[in-house]
Amino acid sequence: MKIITILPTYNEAENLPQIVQDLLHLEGLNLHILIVDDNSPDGTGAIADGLHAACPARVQVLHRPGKLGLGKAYLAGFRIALADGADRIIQMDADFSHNPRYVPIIVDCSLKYDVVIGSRYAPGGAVDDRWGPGRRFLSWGGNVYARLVTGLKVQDATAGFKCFRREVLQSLALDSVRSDGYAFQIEMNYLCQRRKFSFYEVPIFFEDRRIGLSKMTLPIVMEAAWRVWEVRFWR
Ligand SMILES: Nc1nc2c(ncn2[C@@H]2O[C@H](COP(=O)(O)OP(=O)(O)O)[C@@H](O)[C@H]2O)c(=O)[nH]1
Ligand SMILES: [Mg+2]
Repeated sequence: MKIITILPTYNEAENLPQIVQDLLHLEGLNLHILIVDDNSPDGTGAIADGLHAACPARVQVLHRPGKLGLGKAYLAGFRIALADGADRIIQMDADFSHNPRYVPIIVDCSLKYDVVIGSRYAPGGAVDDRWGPGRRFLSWGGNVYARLVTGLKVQDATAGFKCFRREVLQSLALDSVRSDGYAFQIEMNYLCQRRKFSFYEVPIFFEDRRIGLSKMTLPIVMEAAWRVWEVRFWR
């Protein structure tokens, strides 16, 4: 089984070497990694090239000319992973919020389920204690709102830690996906639920990013707030 993990990066120079190392050393999985870097000003792209040079058989890099958005980064990664013959496609953040230690169980669950989500809001999941009440409320409330508007059944509709079976991504019209940021996760879930793919949520502890700054901005949050309506009525 060929598993390709897509790591989108924008200014993750300090996190990338360690997360790649951790993923490559997961026992028994022989994971492949595809880094999608958007010409990060902090030099993440050159670091990614170095990781590729050290392990060309398992680490690939897609360089894009500038910050073109997280959703588009994933879509570009999905196309390459499918063309490379991946049986499973994993997506995760490169900042250690999605801990590599959950990857084996997620892959295991993907033997039975089409879409597996590393979930903060499934029973047993949690977000970092360091999150203040405002951030907790925005994340939890945004998730409840997205589920109400779109009718999604998954408990963590905005999660970015996921594993898709090849057949799932092959069957979706990826070119038609328009959302970025959090809305991208919602739109993908919606398309999968409509096609009756099976979901499973693995509870995770979502840690705050280890180093660096979040790239999620108010416009990305606002985009998600209106785009759920587009997903609901025009998809
Ligand atoms: N290639 C690419 N990666 C991005 C972009 N925006 C965010 N990322 C990456 O996507 C992941 C999640 O972003 P992050 O800023 O941590 O979002 P947060 O966890 O919601 O605060 C990280 O690995 C980022 O480096 C983008 O526009 N392009
Ligand atoms: Mg993050």
